[in-house]
Amino acid sequence: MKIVINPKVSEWESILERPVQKTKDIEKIVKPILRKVKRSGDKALKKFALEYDHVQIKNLLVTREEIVAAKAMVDPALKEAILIAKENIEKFHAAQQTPNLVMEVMEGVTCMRKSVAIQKVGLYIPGGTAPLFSTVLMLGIPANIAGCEEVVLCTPPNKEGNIHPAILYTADLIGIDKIVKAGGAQAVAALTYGTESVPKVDKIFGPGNQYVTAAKQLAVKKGVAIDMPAGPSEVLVYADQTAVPAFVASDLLSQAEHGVDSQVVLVASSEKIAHKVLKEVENQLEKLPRKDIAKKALDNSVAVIMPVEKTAVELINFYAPEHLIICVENEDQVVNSIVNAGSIFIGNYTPESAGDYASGTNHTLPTYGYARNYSGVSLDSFIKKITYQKITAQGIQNLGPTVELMAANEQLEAHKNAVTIRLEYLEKKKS
Ligand code: HSO
Ligand code: ZN
Repeated sequence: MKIVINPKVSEWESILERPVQKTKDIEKIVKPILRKVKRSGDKALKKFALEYDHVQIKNLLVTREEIVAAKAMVDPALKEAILIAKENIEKFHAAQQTPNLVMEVMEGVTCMRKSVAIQKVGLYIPGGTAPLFSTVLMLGIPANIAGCEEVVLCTPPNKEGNIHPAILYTADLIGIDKIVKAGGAQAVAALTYGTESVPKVDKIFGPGNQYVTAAKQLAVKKGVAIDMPAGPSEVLVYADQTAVPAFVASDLLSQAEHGVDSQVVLVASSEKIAHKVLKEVENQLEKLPRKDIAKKALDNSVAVIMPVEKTAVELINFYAPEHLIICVENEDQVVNSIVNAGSIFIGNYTPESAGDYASGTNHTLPTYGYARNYSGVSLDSFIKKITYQKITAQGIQNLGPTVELMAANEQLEAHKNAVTIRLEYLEKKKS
């Protein structure tokens, strides 16, 4: 991790540069995959499973027997932990429900707004070195609370054609019964176009590698919504003399272990603090099973010394981190000055891991600077809001002249007429 001391604003961009994503090259690989799944459906999914996951799949859909077998394989202590996490995530997401809005804005003119669930959603859960069963909770729970009619989960099988038991246990626990053994861009293609086994969905959620991300972006062009543009995981920790260096180091490493392209940033109020943290990073890194991954991620990472709090906050808002951990004396003031961050963790006893798994907030968050203009996944992500209006005879008489005048001035005569015809009718009725 390199150290930069009090950089000028003009240097921030290059210092905090994120790993580059080569989307053009990836699209070249992903487009034919989408085309083949569109054309050949399940057959293409099986072919890609053989090619990429090295397994011959008989049934793309996970069977009841497989779920029963998986449930028996999950350690009871883990089941208990998943239940606690589920409860917290459910509580926090259920509380995000908002009442429908009904308002008489002027006499006889009533406007309403109602939340309606997105009917069909697809959840992508990556396989690979870390089986992200926590992501099943983060996406499946709000989908259930929203009332989505169909929830389809896609995740790649291992070489034996199986899915990690904890993923199956968690999916079953929250009532997801359509689990598809498909990963990568081909899974996103299946959710986009539909196949014999996989229903076409309205919105696709979930993290994934660059291929999955590219496929999701292409899915948007086919009328499917996605949760957000995704990039590699990142955390920024802002620490002063009140931060515990070993805690800060553990937080930096917890994100660095996600992938070689993860990025971690330390913003420290003094060089002394930064050195203490970096020494701890070195010590803790050696003991990590995923130290090779974390080490590479640390190469993309930086410690910035920012002695002035106001400038430090400006730098954080400039970077717009996915996760922001704030361990400084002037906690409240700093927290309230942050306008660009996916999720904020406050104080020495709030590791990012808590939010990653079990505190209740969602861990699907905007990366790559998208925290400037996107929110993380929440109940809202599974809902659309329909507006309604009902205007009475009195109401159209009250509002009509305003609309007529505006329409006339936009030179849209038919719009004006739609009001005039009603007003004239009411006039005639009176006389
Ligand atoms: N930190 C990840 C989420 C996660 N962590 C899942 C552990 N499991 C999101 O950036
Ligand atoms: Zn994580």
